[in-house]
This record gives sequence, structure tokens and C-alpha cells, in this order.
Amino acid sequence: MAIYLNDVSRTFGEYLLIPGLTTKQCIPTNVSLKTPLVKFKTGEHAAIELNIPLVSAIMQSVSGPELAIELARNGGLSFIFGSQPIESQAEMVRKVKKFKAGFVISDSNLTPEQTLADVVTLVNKTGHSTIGVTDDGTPNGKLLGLVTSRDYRVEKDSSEKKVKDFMTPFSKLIVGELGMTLKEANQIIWDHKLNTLPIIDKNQKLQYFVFRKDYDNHRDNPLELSGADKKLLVGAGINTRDYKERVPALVEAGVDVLCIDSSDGYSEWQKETLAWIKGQYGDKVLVGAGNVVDQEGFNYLVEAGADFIKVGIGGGSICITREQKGIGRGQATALIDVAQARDAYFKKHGVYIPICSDGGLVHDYHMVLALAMGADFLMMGRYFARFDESPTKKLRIGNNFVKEYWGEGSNRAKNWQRYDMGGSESLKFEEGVDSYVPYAGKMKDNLNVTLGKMKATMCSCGSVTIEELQKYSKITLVSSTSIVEGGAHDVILKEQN
Ligand code: RVP
Repeated sequence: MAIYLNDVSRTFGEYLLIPGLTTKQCIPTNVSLKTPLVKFKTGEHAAIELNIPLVSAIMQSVSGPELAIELARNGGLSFIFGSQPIESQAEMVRKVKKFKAGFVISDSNLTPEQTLADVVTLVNKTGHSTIGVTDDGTPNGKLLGLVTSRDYRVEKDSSEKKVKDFMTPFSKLIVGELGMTLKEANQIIWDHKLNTLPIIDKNQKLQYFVFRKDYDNHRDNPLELSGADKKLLVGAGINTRDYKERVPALVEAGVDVLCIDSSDGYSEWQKETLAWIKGQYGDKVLVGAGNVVDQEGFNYLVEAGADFIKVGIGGGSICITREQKGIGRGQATALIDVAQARDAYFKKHGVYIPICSDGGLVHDYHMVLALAMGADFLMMGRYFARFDESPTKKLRIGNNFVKEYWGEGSNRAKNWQRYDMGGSESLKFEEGVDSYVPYAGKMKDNLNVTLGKMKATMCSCGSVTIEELQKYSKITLVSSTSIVEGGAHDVILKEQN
């Protein structure tokens, strides 16, 4: 006979937090959102700790290098999507690792033989007015000059005029050398009243620009997630098919942590993948596994060597796995169950395995609930897809701006490995949809609001750390009628413009 679980599958919207005593120390500025990303032994620290408990989903429409850089600068971490060729994924990882605050790789470059018409086209395309003139027109070619808006007059000059005839030539440029600090670069900018300082290597090859206007922007990112070498941290998704080629390429590119990406991770394929990685690299390569929704799945992947476990099947906003395959579990119930297994494992073995709640988080308070229920960090797709930094197109629909957001199991992503059940020929059907999400602007502005709200909720619960929240919070189920009570009710809302 089948086993019946007695607990109802529930999700975050069915719970509320009951406030605890808010002491005078319990103020948002005292709240730390630091949290472990990978396993550690009693009395030790995790090899990687996040400064905010948020990671971005392993998805084409979410985690590209631009979003990864911005999220790491704000204390979280991205897992660059794995549903792409190995080399392009490794290149994205390299791009994040190469990022140096204030040092920008030039995105506008031309050769001296190109024309004013090319300059105008490029400026319109990038929106940037500083153009690096290099021998081969690439961002790292030999620097031959610089063009800024002060070097030409579109109305008066011929559009055929060659770049070499109006650029500021290299002989007249003030440049910085590769290896100098941002402080040193800014001193040169200040001393010479420059707007842009090109940074070159020994062979005069352009490496970066440092812009005067960026100085203030780059000064304060106190939560930045970087290693001892000051490079930003970045993760990457892998699958259970091509890991013998993909993992070495990602490691070579400098990836800090991997995660096996699967909608249903309780499988021998994951065990094999973990065994291979740990056999090759030991604990030098950190790798998470999942997704699971119960204790059995958690214990299986932990025994197989996973450094963290991802929880959640079918709760993602773009996910139709539950409808298509009838598998899954309410996200809150799954999390509560797995958190118990995590705690039991810690008690028995003295090893703490962080768990990540993946998918289905809608409101900011859901994030606090998930942490209170035992999640160590949270993976989100929809939340991040809305921002400028996500890799998808921003479109206007009617009076609203939206961004595209599609599931890895959709026909558009064609990430069949994620849904692979093994064998040489596997059934391919959609488990995700292609959609839009409301455009929300810059990540940093949104994060500030979200983190502010999370901290306020934690203070109401009397907790200044995630550990305290997990230990002491009181959580209650709500009835459907009390959910109605929680919104505006029995009033006539004024029209919102
Ligand atoms: P959400 O944050 O609710 O948008 O959910 C994102 C999560 O949904 C991902 O981290 C992943 O686990 C899951 N996902 C991604 N693609 C699909 C799909 O196509 N079904 N599901």
C-alpha cells in the first residue's frame, strides 16, 4: 500500500509570524543577514558565507554575468545558468571574476579607420559617450586613442570623417597602468581633471576605463561578497550529463561554488555526479544538490557528499511540473520537513548542511517566513528577473513596462537535462512557461526595500540574526478568512493612478 503523509502540503501564504519581544537592541541596523552557503563542522565557519541570504536562480532569464556582479556587490550570489554551451558559461564566470569595482571593461570600441557614422551608431546603441579606439576595435586591443562627445560635431562634421582624424591620440592621453588601485586611479583623475582614465597593460593593450562619475557609486558596498583576492564570488549550475567536461571548465574559469540543477534531484545520477566531483577535487570544489522535498531526499544527497541542499519542486512562478507530472509538495511543508532532517543530521554528525528554499517566494515577508522555517538562504527567479540587470528584454505592454521571464523547462529554454530521467532517449515535454514580469528598475533600489522589510520583520520577532530567527520564531497557520482580514477590507479603496 502507498504511504500517505498526514500533513497537508502548505505554502508560505498560509502562515504568519507571531511577534516576539522586541528588545532595545532589536533595531534594523543591528540585524545581520549573514548565513552559511556550504556545510561546516560544529565550531567552524562555512567556507563561504553570504552577507544576505539571497541567491539568484539557475536560469537563462535570470542569472547572467551582469546580474551576478550586481548581486555579489550587494552581498548575495548568482548561479550562472548551465543551459548553454560549456565555453559560454565559463566565459560568463570569467566575466564576473574579472570585475573590479570602478574598473570597467570598455563596451564601446572602434578602430581608427572607422567613421563618425560608426561613432554615432555605437553611441546610440550603448548610450555611452566614451569610445576606446583600439587597433582591432576590441575592448582589449592596443589602445590608439579615445573619442568622447567633445571630439566631434554631428551637425557640422562629415559622417565619413575617419575616427583617426578626430580622436585624441594615444600620445596625448593620460593613462594608468594595470595593477594600480582604484584610489591611485582616482588620484590621477583628480590631478589631471579627467573624466576617463584608460588603464593599459605593458603592451599598451586597453584593460579598463575608470570613470570620474563612478567614484561615488563604487565607494560603498559594505556587504560585497568577495574572496581574499577581492574578486566577487560566483556560482554556476551544472547537470548530470556533461559534468566531466563542464566542471573542469568552470573550475578553470574560477567558479566558487557549483549546484546540480534538476527539478527532481533524488536520483542516482546526482549521486554519481557528486561522487565524481568529490573524487576529482575533494572539498576544493563545493557543490550543492537538489531539488528535494523530503527528509529521504535530503539524507540521500548529503550522504552522497553535497555541500548544500536545495528544496522545492513545482513551486516556481513559471513552473508547471505539478500539473504535468503530479509531483511536488507545498513549499513551506517541504522546507519544514527538510529543515528537521538538517537539524537531526547536525545533532548526530556535528556537520551543518545549509538548505536553500527554491521557488515560490512572492512577498518580502515570505522570505522571512522561509528563513524562520529553517531555510539558510533563498533562491529566487521571478524576483530578480524584474530588474535592469537580468539578461532579458524590457518591453512595453500597454502602459506598463515588463521583462521577459521563462522557465528552464519551457520550450524556449530547452533545458531538458534539468528534467532528464536518464537513459539515452528521454521524454521531452514542457514543465515551464514563457511569461512576463513587471519591470521593477535597479536591483539595488529593490533590494534596499526588501532587506529593510526583512530586518523590520525580524526585529518584530525579536531576532537580530537568522540563527535566532530559526530558533525562536513563533509561526501560526492562518485560515482563509483571516487571510482576507490581512488585506485592506470592508473599505472602498480610492482609485489608484
Ligand atoms: P520563482 O522564484 O518562483 O520564479 O522560482 C524560481 C525557481 O523555479 C527556480 O530556481 C527553479 O527551481 C524553478 N524553475 C525554473 N524553471 C522552471 C520550469 O521551467 N519549470 N522551474
